[in-house]
Amino acid sequence: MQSSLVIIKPDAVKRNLIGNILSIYEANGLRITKLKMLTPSLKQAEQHYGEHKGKSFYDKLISYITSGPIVLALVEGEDAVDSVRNLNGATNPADAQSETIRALYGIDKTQNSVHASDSFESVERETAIWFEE
Ligand code: FUP
Repeated sequence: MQSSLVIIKPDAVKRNLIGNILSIYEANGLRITKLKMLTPSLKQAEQHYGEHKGKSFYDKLISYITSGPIVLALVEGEDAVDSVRNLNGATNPADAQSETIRALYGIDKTQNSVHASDSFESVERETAIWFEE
């Protein structure tokens, strides 16, 4: 069985959407196998978003993701990586298909409520950042 790593981002935690978002994964055949809540350190944020360093939106992204508590979830199920990304929807909530999490709850390209790993390798890399001390 495959797993993916999900982050419920500060905009969603602030608006009391943790339960609503987790219930969407659960209602779609996925199982939450690990959960954690924390405010990211600068180091964790920079490790997580390292591939975007140097891009125009990088500084804004780092200050946003460190701005408050996030929820980290390992989500397990068939084709979990693709399933979760389909449930999350497009990066920009304005482009996201209706009924996806970002269409329902996302505010803009940065405050887009959720993150999910984009490959099996990302799951491994991100799990090491967030779940291993
Ligand atoms: P995704 O895989 O859908 O999370 O999106 P990307 O890997 O393309 O982007 C990573 C993060 O950068 C997204 F969560 C949102 C943020 N981002 C911006 O803030 N501004 C942009 O113009 C593009 C992405």
